[in-house]
Amino acid sequence: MDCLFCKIIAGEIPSSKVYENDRVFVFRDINPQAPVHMLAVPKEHIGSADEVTAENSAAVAAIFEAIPKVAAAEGLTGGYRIVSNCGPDACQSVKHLHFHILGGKQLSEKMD
Ligand code: DGP
Repeated sequence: MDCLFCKIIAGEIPSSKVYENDRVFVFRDINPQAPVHMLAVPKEHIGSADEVTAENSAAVAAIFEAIPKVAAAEGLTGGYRIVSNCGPDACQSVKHLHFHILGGKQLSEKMD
C-alpha cells in the first residue's frame, strides 16, 4: 500500500518521533501550525475516522491513552487541541487516520 504515514511508521521515510508503542506512533508535523504540533497515528492502516469500526477501534483508544502522555511530556500544561480531518470537505490530505495535537500557545476559538 502506498501510504505516506505507513512508510513513516515503518521508518522508510524519516520523521521526528515523539512516542511509540505497539499500536501508536506519534511524530512532529512537518508543517507546524502551533509551537507544538504532533500527529498521533495508529500503526494499523485505517484510512480515516470514517473507517473506524468495532474491529479496529481499540487502535483509536490506544491513541487517546497515548495523547495525555505525550502532551505532558511536551509540557502542554495549559491544554491542547485534538483535530482529525476526515474527507475532502475537511481537507484531509493524508489518507491514514491521524490526530493533530496542537498546543504551546493560546489557540483560536475558531474551529474552521
Ligand atoms: P491533514 O491535512 O489533516 O491530512 O494533515 C496531514 C498533515 O501531515 C499535515 O499537517 C502535514 C503533515 N505531513 C504531510 N507530509 C508529512 C511528512 O512527510 N512528514 C511529517 N512529519 N508530516 C507530514
